[in-house]
Amino acid sequence: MALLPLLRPQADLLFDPAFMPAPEADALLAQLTAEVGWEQRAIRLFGQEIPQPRLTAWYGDAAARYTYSGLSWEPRPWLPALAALRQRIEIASSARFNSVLLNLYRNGHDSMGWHADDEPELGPAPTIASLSLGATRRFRLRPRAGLAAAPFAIDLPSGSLLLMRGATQQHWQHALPKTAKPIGPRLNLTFRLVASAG
Ligand SMILES: O=C(O)CCC(=O)C(=O)O
Ligand SMILES: [Mn+2]
Repeated sequence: MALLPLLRPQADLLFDPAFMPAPEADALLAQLTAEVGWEQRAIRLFGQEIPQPRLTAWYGDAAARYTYSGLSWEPRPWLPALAALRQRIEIASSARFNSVLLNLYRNGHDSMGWHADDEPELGPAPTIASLSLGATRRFRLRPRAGLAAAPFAIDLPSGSLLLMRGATQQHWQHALPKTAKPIGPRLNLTFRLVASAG
């Protein structure tokens, strides 16, 4: 299909619900679930170490060091499958990326809380390309303080591609809530361009 705009105030969102054919998305989900070096990292909250409710991994160019939720990440070198995806998504999005954060939501209990991808390493108006594989999950967005707009949600099916660009991170937060539905795993990849430390 094609990337089409989702029109919301102070948001620059493009969405293709069928960027990748379903059989290919299924095969990639199986391959990456097996090949990626998954970790369950802990975040420090009120002086306590809390394991993140999902598995994660970070791949990228050696210079793409990143700090996220107070955790610092050394990128692993690109797997061939991830390098090929990066190239394909760069062409589709007319953007450049030097890294990818992978999140594996093992079932409906795994989730991601409200946040914006506004780390300084990403610059003021980052382009982030989000590819989803596996179970469809609901991706919620809500306005940050100062923006009068209604919250909304997008269902992200397997093989879908969502681009967040421009001022989106400045004005909106997003989250992937838990669901009580009995669902299988979902793997999300967010391609990012991280400024190198110099
Ligand atoms: O899993 C998703 O769709 C969202 C992931 C996300 O927001 C992130 O990695 O920063
Ligand atoms: Mn995010």
